[in-house]
Amino acid sequence: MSDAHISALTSSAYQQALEVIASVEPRIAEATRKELADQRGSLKLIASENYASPAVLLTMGTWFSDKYAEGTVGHRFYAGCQNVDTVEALAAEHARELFGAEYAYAQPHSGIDANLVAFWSILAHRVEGPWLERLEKKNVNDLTDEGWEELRHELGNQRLLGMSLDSGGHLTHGFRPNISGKMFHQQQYGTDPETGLLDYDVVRAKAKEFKPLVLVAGYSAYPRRVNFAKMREIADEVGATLMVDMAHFAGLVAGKVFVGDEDPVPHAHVVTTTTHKSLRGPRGGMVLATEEYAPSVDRGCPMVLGGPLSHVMAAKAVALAEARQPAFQTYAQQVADNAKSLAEGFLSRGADLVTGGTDNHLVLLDVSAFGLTGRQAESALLDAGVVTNRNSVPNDRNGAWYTSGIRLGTPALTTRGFGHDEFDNVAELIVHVLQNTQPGTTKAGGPSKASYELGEGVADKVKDASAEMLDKHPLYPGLDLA
Ligand code: DSN
Repeated sequence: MSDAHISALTSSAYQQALEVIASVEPRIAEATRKELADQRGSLKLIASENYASPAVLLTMGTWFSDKYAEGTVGHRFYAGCQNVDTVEALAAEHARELFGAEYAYAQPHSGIDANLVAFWSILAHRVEGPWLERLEKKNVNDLTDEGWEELRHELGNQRLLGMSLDSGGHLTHGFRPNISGKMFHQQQYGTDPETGLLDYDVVRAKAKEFKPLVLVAGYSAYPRRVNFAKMREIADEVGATLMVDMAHFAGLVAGKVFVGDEDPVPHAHVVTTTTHKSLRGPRGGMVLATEEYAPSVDRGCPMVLGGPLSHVMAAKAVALAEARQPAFQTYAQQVADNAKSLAEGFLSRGADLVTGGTDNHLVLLDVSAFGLTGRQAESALLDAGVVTNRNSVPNDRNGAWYTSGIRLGTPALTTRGFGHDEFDNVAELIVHVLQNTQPGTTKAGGPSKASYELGEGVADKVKDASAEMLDKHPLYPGLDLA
């Protein structure tokens, strides 16, 4: 089907859908229209966001939403799940084929849920085998109350080593205020204070000293690639399970930009991901694993998860089918190329980047040299129609709320069709905003970390320059909701 025909069908589908919605709650129909206008009219640089295809979006709006399907394919706690079985089996098949994984689990509702399933499966896998044999049980579901008491004691003493939040790790990688930092004894590895880069010798030394059950690799704000073969070597040296959270860069793995040692799937025991970031699918999560972890991952629902969102699993299947097309590899390579263009655009204008650049889909800009906090920079940029998020930089002196950085990602604007010149221009516009933003003062007259003043006319000038680029690369072209 031609792109023009798809656009016409999509436009008519959404016009009619919004009329139906408006007949019940017009304010929701209005907010939906406005959200499209806002997304169309701004430079979306949030590294974890993207634009899913109309096929993916439309798949989510069906009666699969109405079906309960706790359990696994062919083994449900509810009757009438034959079509959900088709959907879930297809999502898993596409995921296995796309990533070369032995096993795929498409039920997690989000990346955090996927990580909880992974933690559960690693813990369960560890106690199955000799530990359960001693209790003469086949699996943890057969345990008596006394067995569970012993299991709780055993599991409560396990250790997890993950990347620290201010080095780019995620809060579910053992950050203390998160459940992962409460249920495990946790330690964190950081990055080199000089270069900002991961130092595998430091990770190895920490792992040898701490002897974790789970070694977590992966990141949300680290602008570099990771050598997962090395991480697996470290895990093996200390008898740990290697879990990789590829939520951010799954699109680069799917698109064969990260191959060999940079592809986590052949090296990790368990890989978790979201499906909506660089992978460009519906909002959700997924777990990939080796066969030996499959039985415990399969118990994710109801052990850790509520009933699967069948409509979202259907959309995952559609998105994964898209990611198996050659065009997805072109997109993924462009995401990485564009991140380099953006980084070079900043460096050539004297801006300061954590690690001095990027080789993935994101750039971490340290805004301290502009005299701003991340919070001030984020707000000033938003005033100018540039949507980013503030982010900690290593050893951030402004803490996790105000921060000293801005995280910028290229997947969404790459999907829109932006290339090298546009990303260079984006760097120019961002530097222009930050150079023309002054930190404000508190009511008491002291320096504020939140308030700021944006120079007169700056926002309009940047919005006009952005509009020129955005108009050249329309979002959902042909979709007319006026
Ligand atoms: N919210 C996601 C991100 O922005 O990286 C991760 O939780």
